[in-house]
Amino acid sequence: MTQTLSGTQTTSVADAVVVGAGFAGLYMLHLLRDKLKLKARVFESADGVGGTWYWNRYPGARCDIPSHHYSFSFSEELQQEWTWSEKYAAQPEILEYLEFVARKFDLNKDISFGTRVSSAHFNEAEQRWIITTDRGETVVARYFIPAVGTLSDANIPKFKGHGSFQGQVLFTGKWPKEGVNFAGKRVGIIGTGATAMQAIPVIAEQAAHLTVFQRTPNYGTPLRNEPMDPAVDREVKANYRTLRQQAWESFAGVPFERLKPSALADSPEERRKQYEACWEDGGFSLWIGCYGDTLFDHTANRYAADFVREKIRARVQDPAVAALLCPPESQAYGTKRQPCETHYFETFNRDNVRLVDIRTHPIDEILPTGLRTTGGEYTFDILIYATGFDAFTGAMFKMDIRGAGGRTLQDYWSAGPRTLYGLGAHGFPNMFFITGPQSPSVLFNMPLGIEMHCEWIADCITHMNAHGYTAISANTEDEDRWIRHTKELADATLLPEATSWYLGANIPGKPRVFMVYLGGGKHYKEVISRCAAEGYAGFTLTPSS
Ligand code: NA7
Repeated sequence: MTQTLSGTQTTSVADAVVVGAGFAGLYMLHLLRDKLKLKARVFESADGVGGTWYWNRYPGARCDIPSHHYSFSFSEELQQEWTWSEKYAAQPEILEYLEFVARKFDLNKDISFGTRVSSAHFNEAEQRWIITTDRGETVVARYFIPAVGTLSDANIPKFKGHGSFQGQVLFTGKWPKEGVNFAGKRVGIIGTGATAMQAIPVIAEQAAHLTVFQRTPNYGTPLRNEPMDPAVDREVKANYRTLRQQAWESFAGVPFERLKPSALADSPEERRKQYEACWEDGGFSLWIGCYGDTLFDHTANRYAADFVREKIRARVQDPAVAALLCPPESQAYGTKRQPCETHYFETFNRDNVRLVDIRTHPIDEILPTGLRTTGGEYTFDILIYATGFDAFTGAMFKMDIRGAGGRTLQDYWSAGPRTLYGLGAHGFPNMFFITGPQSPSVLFNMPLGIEMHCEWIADCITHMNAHGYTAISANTEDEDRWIRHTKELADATLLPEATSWYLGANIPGKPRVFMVYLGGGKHYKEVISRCAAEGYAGFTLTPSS
């Protein structure tokens, strides 16, 4: 029931509050409301569902694991009803899919759109969360589930002169709904990560001129998107169960048939054949579907890196530009997130595209007309920031989250995220993360990882209700154990060597902690299932008084 306290202030009661209506928030709502029969409220700042896929409308945005994998598995009916039009679906189609899911499961009626959660404070006496929104609503709920996404808080560098540009300023992660007309326009884009590599070829085709400001070259590899073959779609639909099983058997939730254990075990000829085959397969095949030691062994990694550099040089006509686009030997292959591209490198053969190296000549100042680097001045009509996200923690910290004793999440995580299994944090009872830090999250099939977490959370709440527990909170020593284990796994790979957002290294001042669990989704699922089977071992459950 909603009561008016004073003026526009309203207070209501719910069993659970979920923040965000992307893949995670939608499925969490479905489980809480339709399976557990609880009263759940979802708050979403956008005016529609979609989360990441609502905001990232930039040209060229698409998933880079195959569409059939990049979808919910929980409903066979849904799997059969929905048909993807491309091997790797583009943003508009993924958004349509999520809108379809919301309609099919009648989810919108429990989502408050255009509403941002401002704070969530845990009341110890009541063992409940007090959640407030920017629309003046307060909800008192037993459970608080921020499903805010790992890559949703924009990283916009504060260059000197920030805000002074007089043309149109765009951020790829908050792209205008009405689209952007690039015709006849001079465009500048800062960043050459996975996002920029998708956007640059498309924008270059539309704009009069495009200047690309590159700080770090990346080992992009071809996506090789194609229209969905109806025969493939039929085959998958007849065997979805097998497809999902194969996904769960694989490290990253996407199976790769060619995967061989070691690049070192093959002769140079065999290696070349294997690399070429993976290159032709496209997507993440070369990265995680080629050799098991690519991300573990420097020599194996160098073989792959040399192969990609060779491909870049072959695709870019001007050797000087090619040299700038080739990551240096000091930068291991695939330790930053693998960008999948379509004609990215060929784009630099166009007359209307210019590459500017801002590693050697950093951006000095944003100007009303463009920007100045230490090497020159550049003028344009549109400035695009493709500068990434404050991953994992950024969106969480935007809310004023306070757990037991009024401790803020920022304070608890001041030296880096502390969680047990990426699902809960000590002193923040009944708050659950979905694909949180220290879970497989971004290095696993996102929809499957989200389903795994939502189902674990739903089972946990069912267990608590069945046994009369009012609170659950992770134990500090179990968090320590999990953090140590996560770090050990990461340290066995080459990934911590990179200045990547996996480590928080893209955000000045952010603690450098590797935030992804690298033990593989299957093993991780076994760990959290065992935790549940053992009565939520590692967490403390408080009985109702
Ligand atoms: P990324 O991968 O973080 O890329 C951001 C890009 O912006 C990258 O090239 C950065 O260079 C560049 N950048 C960031 N800050 C600056 C400053 N201050 N100066 C110059 N250049 C800068 O984000 P994406 O959006 O591309 O990808 C994020 C994920 O979204 C992606 O992996 C998918 O999972 C979906 P740097 O490399 O830091 O030198």
